[in-house]
Amino acid sequence: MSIQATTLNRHLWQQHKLFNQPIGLSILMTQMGFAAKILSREISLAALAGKLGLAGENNTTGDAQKKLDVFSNDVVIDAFSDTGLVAAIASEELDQVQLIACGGDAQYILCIDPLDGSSNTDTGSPVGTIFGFYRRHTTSYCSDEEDALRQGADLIAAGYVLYGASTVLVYSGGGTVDGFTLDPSVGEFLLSHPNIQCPRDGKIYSANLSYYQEWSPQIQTLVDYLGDQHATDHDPYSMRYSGALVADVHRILLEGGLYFYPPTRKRPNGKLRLLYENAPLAFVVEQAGGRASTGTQRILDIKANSIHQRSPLAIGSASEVTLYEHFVREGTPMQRKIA
Ligand code: P6P
Repeated sequence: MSIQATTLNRHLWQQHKLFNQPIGLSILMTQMGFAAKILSREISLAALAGKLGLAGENNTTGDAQKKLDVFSNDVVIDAFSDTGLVAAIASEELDQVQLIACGGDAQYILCIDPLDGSSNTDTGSPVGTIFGFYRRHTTSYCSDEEDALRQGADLIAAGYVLYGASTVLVYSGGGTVDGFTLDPSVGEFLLSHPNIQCPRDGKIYSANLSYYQEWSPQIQTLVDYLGDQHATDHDPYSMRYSGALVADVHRILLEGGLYFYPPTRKRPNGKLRLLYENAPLAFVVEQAGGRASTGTQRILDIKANSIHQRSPLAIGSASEVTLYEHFVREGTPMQRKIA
C-alpha cells in the first residue's frame, strides 16, 4: 500500500474541508466504516464460528432471519448508539424505528439493511449492507417513526458495503460517488474507485427470471427483448443475478446495464423495501449519472408511508432505465435508444 493511499477517514476530512460536509456526517461515515470492518470479519469467518444458519424466526417483513442478520443489526446499533448523533434507526431487522438519542446533537436518522442478501451467507456468496442518512427537520423533541418516513431525495448521504471477493464501501455525500476497498492487513478502507460514473448504457441485465410467469405482459416482452441474442436493433445482453441486491447493483453501477425487481401477482409492490434498499441505492446511482425508477415514478420522489414499505425497482444506466419505463408504458421497444 502506498503511503499516498487515501483512507476513508482522510477522504472524509477532505470532503469536509473542500465542500464543508458536516463534521457530524464524517463521524457517521467513520462509524459505518467501523461497522463494515466488523461485519466483513464476522461474515468471512462465520462458518468457523457456528454463526451460519437460521436465527429461529422470520424478521418483521417475513424474511427468514439468519444468525448473521441479528448479529449485523446489533453491530450497527452499537456502532451508532454512543455517537449521540443518531436520533433513530430504521432497520430491516427491527419491527419499529429504534430510538437512539435525543438532544441537539441527535440530528440524523439512519435507514439501514444491515445484511442484504442474507440468503447467500451459508454458501459464501456475496452479501451487503445498505445505508442512508437523513437530517432531522428539528431536534427540539425526541425522534419518532415519522422522522424516518422520508423521501429519498432528502438523503444527505447514502451508500452500501459489498462483502464479496473483496469488501468495498461505496458512498456519496451528495457530490461524487467514491468506492473504498478494505485492506485487512492495515484495517483501512482505501480509495479504489474515485468518482464512479454509471455508464449511460450497458450490456447486462439482472433480474430473477424464475418470476417470468408472474410478471406483467409488458415486463415479459422486455425480458424477451433483452434476451434476444439475434436482435437487429440492439447488441445482445448478458444476464447476471446473484440474489444479493448490493452485488447486482454494484456490477450495474460499474459496468452499466439494468437491475429490475418488478411487481408480481403475489407481491404487487415487488419485494424490495423503499427506505433501506431502493432509496439509498437510487441516491448513489443517480449521483453517478444513472437512474432509478419504479417503472412509472422516480424512486427518490416517493415519500415513505411506512418503514417497511415495498416498491418495484428498475435501476442502472439512464438508457436502460428509460427503456424499462418505455416497455412498462408501451409494451414495445422504442424506435431508438434514448437516455
Ligand atoms: P429473490 C435479499 O433478500 C433481497 O432483498 C435482495 O438482496 C435480493 O436482490 C432479493 O431479495 C432477492 O430476491 O426473490 O430473487 O430471492
